[in-house]
Amino acid sequence: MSNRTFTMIKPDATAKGYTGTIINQIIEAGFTIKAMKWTKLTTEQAGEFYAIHKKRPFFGELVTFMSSGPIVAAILEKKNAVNDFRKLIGATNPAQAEEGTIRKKYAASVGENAVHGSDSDENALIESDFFFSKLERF
Ligand code: 3AN
Repeated sequence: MSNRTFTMIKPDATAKGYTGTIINQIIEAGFTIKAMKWTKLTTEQAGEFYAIHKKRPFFGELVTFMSSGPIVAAILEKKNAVNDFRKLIGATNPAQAEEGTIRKKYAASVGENAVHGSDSDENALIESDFFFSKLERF
């Protein structure tokens, strides 16, 4: 069990002006920000980030959406970070997400679901390395 996870606030949430309130909810839940950037992915970069989903039917839609506008990428620290963050964001489909979770409050659909959260310690590290150099983590 590691104490770090990786997140992105996705283009739907940044476009709707939810960036500040989502970051606030993350901090209030006890996570510390170790790295953060406002950026925008190209379709190639989004395809590389989500390469694990290449064979899924929604891959094209996912890549188009994730490169459609700015995102906030961040590394977060907390005991049991990966699992606790998945609980904080809620189910992939916001219709199935628990009350109070970030996806329940801010996500519109299973595709445009406001935030990403790593699903394992291993992927948290891979995803963090995708966005941040060691000079950008504190
Ligand atoms: P999670 O982000 O909760 O780990 P995954 O890993 O199953 O969910 O899916 C990765 C991303 O792919 C999701 N965050 C969502 O944006 C997108 N996605 C998943 N399922 C669908 C779907 N049925 N249709 C469109 N996009 C989807």
